[in-house]
Amino acid sequence: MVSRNVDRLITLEEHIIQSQNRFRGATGELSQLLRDIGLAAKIVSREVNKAGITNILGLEGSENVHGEHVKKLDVFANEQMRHALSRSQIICTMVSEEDDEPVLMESSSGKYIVFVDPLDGSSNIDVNVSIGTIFSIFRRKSHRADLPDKEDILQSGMEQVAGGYALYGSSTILAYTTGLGVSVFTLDPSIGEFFLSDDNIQMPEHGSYYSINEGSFSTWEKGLQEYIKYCKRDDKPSGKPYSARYIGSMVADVHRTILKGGIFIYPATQKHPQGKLRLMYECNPLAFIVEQAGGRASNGEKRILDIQPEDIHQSTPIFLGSKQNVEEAEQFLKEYEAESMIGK
Ligand code: AHM
Ligand code: MG
Repeated sequence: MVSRNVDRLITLEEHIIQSQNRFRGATGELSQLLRDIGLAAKIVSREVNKAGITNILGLEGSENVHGEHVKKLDVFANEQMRHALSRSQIICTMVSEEDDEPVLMESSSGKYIVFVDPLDGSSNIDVNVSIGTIFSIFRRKSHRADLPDKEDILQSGMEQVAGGYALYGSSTILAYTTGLGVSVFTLDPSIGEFFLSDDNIQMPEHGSYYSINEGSFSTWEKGLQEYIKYCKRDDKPSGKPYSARYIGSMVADVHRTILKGGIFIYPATQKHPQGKLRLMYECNPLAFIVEQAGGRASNGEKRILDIQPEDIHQSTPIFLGSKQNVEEAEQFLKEYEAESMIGK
């Protein structure tokens, strides 16, 4: 395990307790919630690792040779998240990519609201490529004796108390922030424990990777087309074009961008003027992490965390990564703004 800024083995549990001690008046509820999410991530990770063999033993939706019903992995992950989040009676509402409406939990007086994309990158499940879980936590505003209302649910990303992700890749990673830097943990599957592998991670100010689904080039606004042409040019101080990397799982693409630097983009297209990625459970938590790691995340002109949501499932274009790369892209969009046909 590669460890940076970490000089001894620290478990997720220990780290959460140490961090809690830095918040005066903390009740321990958020800590418990993070532990519950860690547990769900371990269960999903175990199931993701078994996915190939499950398919051999029975197709999704059918019964396997043991007579067990084989569930779709994203449905399974959603159920695990809901189960984990209801354990400690701390959250009043869960909003998931898998559910049309917010789910009111049994503990309707709970202090927190959690947004989750239980298994992001679902098109990569069948091909053995990294996928992830993304989560975002808000404190409710209404009185706890009342039922949570619209204002509790539709808060801007700025008000997140915690955000993070699990990445099921060559190893399973859990990264989270509560606004005091980003901590990254790696799962040791032999003992089922997450160990701190990177603390207070900082991403490069500038990187030489760009990550975007270039197949949609002809449907982008002019400024973005010009920016991607610029990424491919060799008349930069380095004398080299940027390298392209695109996995098609946001968590994996963003995790690589945090470690190596560069930019991840999911833009507006003619068909989807608001992009594809969801503000509340994909963009907000990853923008929070990236900002805490010293990076930048915007919709091309406005900070992601400042967007006031109107709908739990709304999407937004996103430009996220090293500060200088995102600023570069924003400058191109601005320069060609008048020629943009999208949304007009
Ligand atoms: P999903 O929530 O259905 O898995 O879709 C989200 C995923 C992201 O992880 C990824 O960045 C994007 O879809 C890829 O989309 P595309 O195939 O259009 O490039
Ligand atoms: Mg998703």
